[in-house]
Parts: sequence; structure tokens; C-alpha cells
Amino acid sequence: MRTQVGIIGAGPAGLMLAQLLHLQGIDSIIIERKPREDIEGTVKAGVLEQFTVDLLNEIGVGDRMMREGHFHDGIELQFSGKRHRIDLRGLTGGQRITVYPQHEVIIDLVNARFNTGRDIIFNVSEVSLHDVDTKEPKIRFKQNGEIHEIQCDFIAGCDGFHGPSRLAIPDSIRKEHLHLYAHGWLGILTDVKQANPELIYSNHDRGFALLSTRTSTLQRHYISVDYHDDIANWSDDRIWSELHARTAMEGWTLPDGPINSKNIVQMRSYVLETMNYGRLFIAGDAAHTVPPTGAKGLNLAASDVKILATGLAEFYKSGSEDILDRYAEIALRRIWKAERFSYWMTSMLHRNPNHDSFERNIQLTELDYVCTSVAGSKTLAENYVGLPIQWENKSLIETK
Ligand code: RFL
Ligand code: PHB
Repeated sequence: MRTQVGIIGAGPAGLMLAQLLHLQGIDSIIIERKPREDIEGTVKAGVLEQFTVDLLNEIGVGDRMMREGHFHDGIELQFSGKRHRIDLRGLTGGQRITVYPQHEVIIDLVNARFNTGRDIIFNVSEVSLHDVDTKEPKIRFKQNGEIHEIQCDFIAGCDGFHGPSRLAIPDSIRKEHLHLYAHGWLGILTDVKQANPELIYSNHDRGFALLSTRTSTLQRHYISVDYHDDIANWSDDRIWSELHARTAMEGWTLPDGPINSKNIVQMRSYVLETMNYGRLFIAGDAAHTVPPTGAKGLNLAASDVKILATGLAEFYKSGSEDILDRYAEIALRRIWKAERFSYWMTSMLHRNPNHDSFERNIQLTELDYVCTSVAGSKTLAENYVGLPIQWENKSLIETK
């Protein structure tokens, strides 16, 4: 097989990249480890920045999202028995967030891919990358017991945190940063009416809770737990009792109902600085992960592939490698800011078992400052709705 861009992974990064390239007349082949039903059924992210919504519309896959998505103008922070609204729209000159599930984005992107007449090769195994530091990189994989090879001009490693792509960068060159947290998030999907018109992030003495949503009858909630904890220790009753306790407000009751899925995910911050090696470009979770507290992971995948597709389009039009050479530099400016924001939100909203009473009070005072100062709430709001791509190394003020 031969293509211009070989894409490993049919997550949001790989699928958005393929569509962006198609619109520029650039051919790609996508390979994916899982079956189609799995990628279209796995519950992950929910919050899309305006940037991501605009990108999905630009590449022609936004119709259902605009019909079925929920547009939120603010979020609420709860601590010390009170709730405070952060007016995202008012504080950012009109920007808002969209709640539309990641697996629905995947369904829309997979449909768009098939509508272009191009395939996705599912159920692959034993994926390996070859000659990535030459002009003829290759991907080998197994499907139905047979070994296949794709010869490419470029390889895009969009295979998530556990994928093989970034390991094709020699250890001596690969520069990376990893930070682990003591917490995990226990997430549930529950068939019940919406708890609140906007998301609620709560820092309670018993720990963190987040009330989010999917549809008017399906809700997505989270509580922080020890990440070593086993989901088998969490009966539905125990989960609801924690959710009730951590989000309790006088005169308000959290609607509860049947839980139809629950799992625990670890919280991790990871940055691969070497996002490009030869003809290999790494994008999305394969290059960086953030704790979900800032709702940034999928949104960063979107900006990575926008930068990469722009660089590839420039290369195929004019032969210039200017943007491709600067891919990591441009992407990392936005990635590090999202890493900082996600780390900050996580530290501000989660109970730290090592904190003394002084540090606990500093944490609550930080929340109070963020909610009651215009400067404080603007900082949260502009990061939450998403910062722009800084194509040049100029300040954010000049970029806007
Ligand atoms: P993905 O989604 O992991 O997709 C990678 C794909 O590559 C495939 N793959 C391979 N394919 C071929 N060969 C191999 N050897 C392969 N190895 C792996 C995988 O099967 C998979 O299909 O990475 P991508 O595309 O970079 O997308 C990243 C996002 O999925 C992720 O950042 C978000 O889900 C993070 N996230 C959130 N992001 C947001 O922007 N807003 C949110 O509200 C938000 N909430 C969340 C989240 C992640 C969560 N979890 C599950 C950690 C909430 C949670 C609970
Ligand atoms: C979600 O709805 O899954 C969600 C919302 C906000 C976050 C993380 C996840 O910060």
C-alpha cells in the first residue's frame, strides 16, 4: 500500500487529521487497533472548546453537534457550602463551551471518512514503524493473520497514550515529562434528569466531585478516589452517597437514578517535547495527556492536527517545510498552557491528603479569589474556553 500520510489511530486526532487532509486533496490511510463498534462506543470526553466546535464545522462534520449539543455559557464552582458561577461568556467576550460526547464526535468523523470514499483499517495488531528518519517511512501491521506494509511520505502517530508511535523516536532523542497524581476519577453514566443547567465542580471536605451531563435524560458525574482503588469496592449506593455528600446544598437535591456504567481512570500529566522526528509527527494523547479537570485533552488533539494539517498542506503546495519544522514549537505553546491550567484546576479542586490546615485554607482562599475577583475569574474563563494557537512566538495579546 502507498499513501501520502499514514495515520496510526482512529481517535479524534487521527480522524480529524484525515478529514483536514482530505479537504486539502491529500491522501491518507488510517489504521486502528480496535473494531469500529469499540471506538464508537467508548465514553470519554464531553466538553468541547469553541475552537474544536469551529474546526468540526469547518471540516463539515458539525451538523449533528450543532443540533444535539448543549451550549453552556458558564460553569459553577462549589466550596465551603456555597456555589459561585463563572460567567464564561461574559468574561471572554462571548465564548462558550459545547457539551457533546466524544463518541458522538467519533461517529460523525467515521461517517465523514467513509463518505470521502476512503477506508479505515480496523482490528490491526503488531503495528511497527520503520525508516521514520528517511523520506520513505513505512508502517507494518498485521490484520487477519497477514502482514501488510504502508509506504508513506509522512507518518502521523495519533495512537493515544499507550500507542507504539512515540517509541519509534530513539530514547536518546525523546524528551518527555511525566507527573502522576494521587487521585483517580470514578466516572458514572446515569439515567436521570439533568442536575443543573451548567457543570458543577465541587471541592468538598470529603473530596472532589463533578456533575456533568450528556442529554436531558443521561448524566455524567465523577468523584475523586484513590487511583489504586478497585471499582468493585464501589456499589451504586456508595457512589450516590458520596455524590450527594460532596455536592450537597441547602434547598437543593441531586437527582439520582440507575447507574449504567462506572469506571476509574488515573490522572496523569505527560508532555512529549520531541513531537517530531524525521517524517514522524506525534499528535493528541500520544504526545500529551492532562488530568480531565480542565477538559482539555480532546481540544488539544484538535489544535495539534490543525497545525500539522496546515504544515502538510503547505508542504504539498509549495515544498516548504517551514510549518512542519515548527510543528512541535507551535503546538507546545498551547499544550504547556493547557497542562498548566489542568494542573492548576486539579490542585485547586482536589483534596490533598498531605495538606496541613494552613494549606487547606490557602486552597479555599484561592477558590474564593477566583470566584470573587474579575481578574481571577477571567483567568479561569479564558483558559477554560480555550486559548488560541500562537502560530508565532508572540504574546497572547498580540495573537488575538
Ligand atoms: P485516543 O482517543 O486515545 O485515540 C487513539 C486511538 O489509537 C488507537 N490505537 C492504535 N491504533 C493502531 N495501532 C495501535 N498500535 C494503536 N494503539 C492505539 C486507539 O485504539 C484509539 O482509537 O487519542 P486522541 O485521538 O489523541 O484523543 C484524545 C482524547 O481521546 C482525550 O484527550 C480525551 O478523551 C480527554 N478527555 C477530555 N478531553 C476534553 O477535551 N474534554 C473533556 O471533557 C474530557 N473529558 C477526557 C475526559 C478523558 C477522560 N478519560 C477517559 C481519561 C474525561 C475522561 C474521564
Ligand atoms: C465530562 O462531561 O465528561 C467532563 C466534563 C468536564 C470535565 C471533564 C469531563 O472537566
